[in-house]
Amino acid sequence: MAREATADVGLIGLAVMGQNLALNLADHGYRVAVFNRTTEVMKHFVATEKPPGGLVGCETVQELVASLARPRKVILLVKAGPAVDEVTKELIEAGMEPDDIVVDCGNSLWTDTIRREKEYAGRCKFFGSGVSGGEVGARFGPSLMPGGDPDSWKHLEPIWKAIAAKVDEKTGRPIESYAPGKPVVGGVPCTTYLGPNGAGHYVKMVHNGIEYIDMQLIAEAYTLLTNLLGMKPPELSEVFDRWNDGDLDSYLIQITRDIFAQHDPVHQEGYLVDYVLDAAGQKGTGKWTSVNALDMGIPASSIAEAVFARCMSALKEERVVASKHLDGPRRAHDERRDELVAAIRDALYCSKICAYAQGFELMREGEKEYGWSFDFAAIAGIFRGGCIIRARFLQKIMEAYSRDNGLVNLLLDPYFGDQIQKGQRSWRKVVALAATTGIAAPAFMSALAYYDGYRSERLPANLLQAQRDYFGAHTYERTDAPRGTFFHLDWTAPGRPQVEIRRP
Ligand code: NBP
Repeated sequence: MAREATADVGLIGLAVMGQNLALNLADHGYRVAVFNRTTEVMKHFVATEKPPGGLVGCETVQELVASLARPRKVILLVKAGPAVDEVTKELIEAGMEPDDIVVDCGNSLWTDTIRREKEYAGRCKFFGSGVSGGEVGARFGPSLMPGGDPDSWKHLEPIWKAIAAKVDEKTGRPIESYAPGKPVVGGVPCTTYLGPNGAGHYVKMVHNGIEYIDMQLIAEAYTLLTNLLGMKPPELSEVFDRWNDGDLDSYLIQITRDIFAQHDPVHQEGYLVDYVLDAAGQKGTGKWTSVNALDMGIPASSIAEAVFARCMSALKEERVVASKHLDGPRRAHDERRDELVAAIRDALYCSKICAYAQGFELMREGEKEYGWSFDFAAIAGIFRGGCIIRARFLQKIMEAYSRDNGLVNLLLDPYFGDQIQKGQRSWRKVVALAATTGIAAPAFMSALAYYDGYRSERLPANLLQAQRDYFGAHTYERTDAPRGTFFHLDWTAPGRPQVEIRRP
């Protein structure tokens, strides 16, 4: 029996993200047609949930396509990779038309999205949208990073603005409601059209890269507080609670506070964090961000360091062996408790500013590389609510780019320059202390090296370039000649006078 085309939106992939986003859509009055490869999952979902807009359970992709009003809009929340192509092809075979829209909301590589936009053109409009905020975000308001065909965006915009997280217009603070069926009314939606050709998935990737370093910096603050001051989880929870009441106020600091307060469900006496194995996993978006930074020659060194820190953590068994063989300094607990807690806070904040500076600099280069035209204030704006990196200081980043969208680096904004100025003494002290006491704090150290590198008028790369010319005739520029004029010296020619040759 043919279905009546009454559903507003289709959604394929009913794992954690798909179910929650479907409910979010339906809470906002949209009638959502849902399909899942494993039919039982769909049946159970539709039987259990009764959101206001309604769910239309579909056992086949054909049924889903037939149930949608035109232009059809189908959201994919399937595993990133080949599944996205498989489902898109199924949708086309099932009757999607050239103006119908397939929105990939998974964590797809932006170059795959660029390829898919081209590959499926004429058969459907393939659109990419980053979604951040995990399952709770998907359910009650994520940060949404859409990119693709601008005409398709006109059809998606009202839906995206309805389901996105909201922030207060004046303060930029998230407005949250976690009541099913009672979404937030009013506020500024955390979504903005980012551009064509994978722009949405690119920004989502950089968001995730920033998330990696943000988390690593917090983890390093934890190891310093523990190793230098002997702090235990309840006290750590108090420290993070206090930190959340200032510039560091953020979702990641809040969940860290809560994690430290969590008792272990097995050993009633202890805290869960002490029983979690110190081996971190990763799904790849941090690595993609770092590879992209390397490809484009942007020194997002702290983001890469955060990825390597997870790689180091994963070498658990090797580290256990090495810990018995490799010596280091003895760790004595420091007595200057309050002073040190404050210094670690400053180090965390300064490092965090550098991390965001790297992420935004990367997006600036990505913009050039792919011909996008990013509004960086708007990007910071949509990170203020819903997403994992939501933080009070994103309002300040938004203000910095509102003052100057052409800002070359966040560190050059007067506000952030001033913040670093205030915290850098403590930052240096903490990094030095980590080094002298043998505590691994790679992200704090890398962020400080980034800061010092960026503010150096002269770096020792003159020697690097001379070495490159010596062994490989790679040429060098001179301080007393115009940029772009290259020279080569025959460094070792035996018996011949040394002549510097100007290269075209
Ligand atoms: P998963 O990434 O675990 O994907 C599982 C879903 O994809 C299931 O519903 C599965 O159906 C379906 N699927 C697969 Br796999 N292959 C399929 C195919 N060939 N045809 C149809 N359906 C297929 O789910 P998730 O964790 O909800 O994430 C969904 C997307 O959102 C991913 O790209 C993820 O990276 C992204 N994301 C996740 C989070 C998060 O916090 N989890 C946050 C932000 C973004 P089945 O039931 O038959 O196996």
